[in-house]
Amino acid sequence: MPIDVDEARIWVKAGDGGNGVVSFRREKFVPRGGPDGGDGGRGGSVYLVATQGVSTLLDFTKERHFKAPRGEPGRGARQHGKAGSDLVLAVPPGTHVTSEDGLTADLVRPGDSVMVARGGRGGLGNTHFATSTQRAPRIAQKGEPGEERSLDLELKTIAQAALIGEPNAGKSSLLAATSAASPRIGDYPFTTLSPNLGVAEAPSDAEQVFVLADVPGLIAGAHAGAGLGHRFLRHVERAPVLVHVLDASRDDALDAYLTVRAELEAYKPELIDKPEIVVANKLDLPGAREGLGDLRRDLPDRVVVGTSTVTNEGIPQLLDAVADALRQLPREEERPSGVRVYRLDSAADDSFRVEAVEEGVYRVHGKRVERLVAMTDLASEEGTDYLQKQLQRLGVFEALEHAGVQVGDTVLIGEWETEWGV
Ligand SMILES: Nc1nc2c(ncn2[C@@H]2O[C@H](COP(=O)(O)OP(=O)(O)OP(=O)(O)O)[C@@H](O)[C@H]2O)c(=O)[nH]1
Ligand SMILES: [Mg+2]
Repeated sequence: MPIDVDEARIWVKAGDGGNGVVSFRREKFVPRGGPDGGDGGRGGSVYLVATQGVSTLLDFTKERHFKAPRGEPGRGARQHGKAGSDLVLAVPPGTHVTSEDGLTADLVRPGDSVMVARGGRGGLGNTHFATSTQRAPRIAQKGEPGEERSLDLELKTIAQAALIGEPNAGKSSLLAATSAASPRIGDYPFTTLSPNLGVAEAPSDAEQVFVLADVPGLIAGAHAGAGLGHRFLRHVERAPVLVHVLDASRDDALDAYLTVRAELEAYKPELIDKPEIVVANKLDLPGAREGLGDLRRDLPDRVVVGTSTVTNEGIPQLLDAVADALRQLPREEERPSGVRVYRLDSAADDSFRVEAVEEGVYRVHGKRVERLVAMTDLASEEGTDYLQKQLQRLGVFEALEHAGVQVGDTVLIGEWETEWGV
């Protein structure tokens, strides 16, 4: 089960709100009834939901664009349009989501979810625009555009145990010996270039099944980007148990152990507090049994298991040791959830700025003002009048004058282009 696809960039767009409508009541003997145009429905929002059984981001490399449907327009007799349905995208548990405009979410457990694009509000029907002086308003709002953004998804491995160690220690060989996975194995450092997952079973309890991750070898300086770098240390972060693999036939096995521990600590000090099982591998090679004895003596507070992937000696014992360590973990429900969801800051919504694009042309930028324009029926005179009042109220005209706009100049806001009058 290679997990090559652990990153994806997708684009999501929520549905636009439905348009509000202009409509008047028709009654017998009443030549001109009051306004009764209904509001548009809200557009569908886009959600990501961590879903059991989804294990990679592969699907997001085939299809990258996702759009929720828009809301339906309102109708006469004050009937509101139907809301667009929400679009729910299933992602693997362990997905980390970020966007350039500041959205961050960790979807750790099945069921964790986050709204990544909010559906636009429905436009108001003309019912809302009736006043004591304007009893027959011919104005209605268009639906608010739905949010859109591109998202970076990253899958952080959620194996129960991660095989760590220096290059060539035999991590991939152990994954192959303990599960049905067939990772690449080679007599040279950095054979493994991206993490592999395998499902293993405890020999003494077939009910206990767990996922093992094999990550690329760690060398001195890995936390600062040396070798294959910190990219893979992130995968180690999520595994609750570490299996530290050493080549016991080498005299410097203890040094290798300490180097890798120092890298973990430099990357994140909490990592070295995780439960750890030490594996003295390559027991079939000369000198390895002495090496195993030395490690047991030097690391008295660790469970040290001797193994050989050539003879399979010690493999069942290793799996039982991992199963034991997993059983001793606090129960899932008791662990802190780890879900963090930061909503985007909407405080800056009302702010805008005026840009002098070229001689005689000004553009106003701002979320709120652009939304106002997008929600206005620019073909209707009453609509543009209403828009101008709103812009005046927000101080947009004052700012334009301040920027030096002259009669006859062009003012651009969103898709609206108008000539500055007196
Ligand atoms: N004699 C012997 N050789 C082994 C044993 N386990 C692994 N090897 C050999 O050691 C070499 C490295 O094995 P890998 O499993 O690729 O090592 P790794 O830790 O995954 O290495 P990287 O992916 O490069 O970090 C290969 O040539 C394996 O055949 C063992 O128990 N005994
Ligand atoms: Mg490997």
